[in-house]
Amino acid sequence: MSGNGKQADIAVTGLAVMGANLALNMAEKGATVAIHNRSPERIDALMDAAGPLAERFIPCRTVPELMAALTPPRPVMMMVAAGAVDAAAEGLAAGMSPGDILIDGGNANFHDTRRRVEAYTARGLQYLGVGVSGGEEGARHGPSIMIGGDAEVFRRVEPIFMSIAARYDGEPCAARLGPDGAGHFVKTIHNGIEYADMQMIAEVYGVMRDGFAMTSEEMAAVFGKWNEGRLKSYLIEITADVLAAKDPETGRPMADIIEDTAGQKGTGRWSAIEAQTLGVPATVIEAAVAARGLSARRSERLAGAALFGEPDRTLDDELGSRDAAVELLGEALLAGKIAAYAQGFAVMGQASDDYGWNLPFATIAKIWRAGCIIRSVFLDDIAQAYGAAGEARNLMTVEPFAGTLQRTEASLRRLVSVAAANGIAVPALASALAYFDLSRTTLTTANLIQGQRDYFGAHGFRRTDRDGSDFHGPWAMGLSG
Ligand code: NBP
Repeated sequence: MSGNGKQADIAVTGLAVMGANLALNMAEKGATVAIHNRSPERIDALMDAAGPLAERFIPCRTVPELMAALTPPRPVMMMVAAGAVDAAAEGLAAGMSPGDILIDGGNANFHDTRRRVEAYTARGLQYLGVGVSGGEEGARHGPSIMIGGDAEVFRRVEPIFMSIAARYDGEPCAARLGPDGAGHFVKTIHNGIEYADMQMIAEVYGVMRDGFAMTSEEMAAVFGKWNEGRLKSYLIEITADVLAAKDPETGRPMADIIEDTAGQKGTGRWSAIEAQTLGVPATVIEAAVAARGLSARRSERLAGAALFGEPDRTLDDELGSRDAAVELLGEALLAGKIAAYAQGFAVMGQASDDYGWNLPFATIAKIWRAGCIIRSVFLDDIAQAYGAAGEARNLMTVEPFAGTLQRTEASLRRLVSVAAANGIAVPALASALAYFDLSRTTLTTANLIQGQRDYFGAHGFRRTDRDGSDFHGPWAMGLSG
């Protein structure tokens, strides 16, 4: 029992940005929360910042104090850096009893989560892997929460997660999506889609900035207008805000002051790696990850510009009048977005099969409609499409996306071709177009790949004119092996 006799409903350990705000959110929704951090300064800082909510906190400086503040089975949510989960979990597990519940609310790699679920379950403890999206604001006022782990164990903490989650039309954006690593996997793919969304937005920004020499104010107005239509989303909204902002020191547009080197913490890369491992093409996500990597190699880019010269990149009327071009850019973005989301959901579909998760795709789309970084009206359409089509594996092929693609494909094609002809790199949008085209091609060029493979490795091929799978070309006579 804690010093003042109060018992907590849940504990949060790791009180940096995310943990502190989640703890405040839980307290605001009525939970009593035991709070703990490796360095005690953060506990004091949160108590000071909590105002009246401090009454609902039980500050704990040690793990034994934390355990004493909870009633078994004790749920402890870790909000620590990804590399610190094993250390934090071990520290907690040492003070736990059978049945107590470790919850990892950070951005863990789902393979690690699967390993931890197995290890801690074998020791009699319970383990939930929980993806939380929405950044600081979401953590404080309502994140999207993707939960993986045992259904019975989840039920014990369900009321708290449901109470703190964002709401869309009154429905909480939190759900248990499957066992062990399912929650962290879905969060990873969420972040991969987020990378793709951000990159494609940045690419159309590049066309406006470099192609049309539009000012930041003009571009902010375009994104603001798009945010009233089919592209309405948090990322479009904040893009308008970023472009409208002025640097307080110089008065210049803030976007012009920010260096063009993108950071990444790894979740986008993880989603590209998992797509590759699962054998699912996620080319838009991969292009977005690679574009961040290229941006970060600034000195190489500068050397390249010095050696080859920079492309001119200015556009005259190749995309029509300015208004017509802006309209075309919006349509191209929508088409690219459909391809990116189709890929992300296809990756989840394959993972669901391979890991036996039985992921609920409509629910995933629903809990992404609010609270998370990729929240948008578009996700409402995805939720409805999966609700209607159930097992649909490629979103491009179901309504309303199939119809939208048919209407917007020409804009994407024109944008990609004009951008390429003028040296404006649009790798994610170009990948989306190639994905779309390859996805509707009856005769690809893989016949030649199969011929090459058979030539150098005797791998065999299928023939178009008869059954069977192990045919070899005439070169096989002297060149197999
Ligand atoms: P950080 O990722 O910056 O982690 C800082 C926390 O980890 C501090 O509480 C720190 O304790 C603790 N910690 C470290 Br570092 N090493 C530890 C160890 N060996 N044992 C125990 N605790 C340790 O915090 P964050 O930005 O709040 O993110 C928390 C998690 O949420 C991460 O997994 C992150 O990827 C994820 N996430 C973040 C966001 C976001 O917008 N920031 C959004 C969604 C998810 P200390 O105070 O003693 O150093």
